[in-house]
Amino acid sequence: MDEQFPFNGAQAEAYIALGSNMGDREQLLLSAIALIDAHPAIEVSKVSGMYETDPVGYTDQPSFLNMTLAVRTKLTPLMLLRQLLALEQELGRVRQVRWGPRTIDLDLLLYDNVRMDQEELTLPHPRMLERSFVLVPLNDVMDESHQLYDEVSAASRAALLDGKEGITLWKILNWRSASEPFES
Ligand code: GSY
Repeated sequence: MDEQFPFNGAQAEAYIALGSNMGDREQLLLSAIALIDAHPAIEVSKVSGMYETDPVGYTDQPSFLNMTLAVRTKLTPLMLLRQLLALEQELGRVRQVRWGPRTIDLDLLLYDNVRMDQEELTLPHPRMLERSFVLVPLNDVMDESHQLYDEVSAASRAALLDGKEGITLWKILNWRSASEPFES
């Protein structure tokens, strides 16, 4: 889709999931936010709570810290995805086992209301509605005008009531301006 993307210079709103369960998890997430916001074509507009979550899938691994960012960008979806992959490398991403522990994960969840299915990128993220560790932080930052808002909001509330993924609010960050997250 990217090459035909009707790019008119306007900014899109995208949502990015962050996760870490190796090394200094909190510092890795803070560094990721700062790097994303320092990118000349990406601006972090909202930062979710930082949640500690039980591992899903391969469960014999440490708990994760997960959060979600709302960003504004002029990059196309594929360009944004490639920047996130490059930032993972810059942050020294380590992951030895496919579903196992990793220093940092940056996943593109949504890009406006774009739907696309390509080898490199599927939007909305294909597993986001099944993952409480994505839904709960996403609900913190998602704009009410988004087509999926009602679905995300209901699924997030159900996930918290259900409690099966052990999601605990770890920290609330105040987002002031570029590269300046601070703990409250
Ligand atoms: O991209 C998903 C990495 N991941 C996670 C995660 O981020 N959080 C939790 N709680 N479990 C996970 N299992 C995998 S794989």
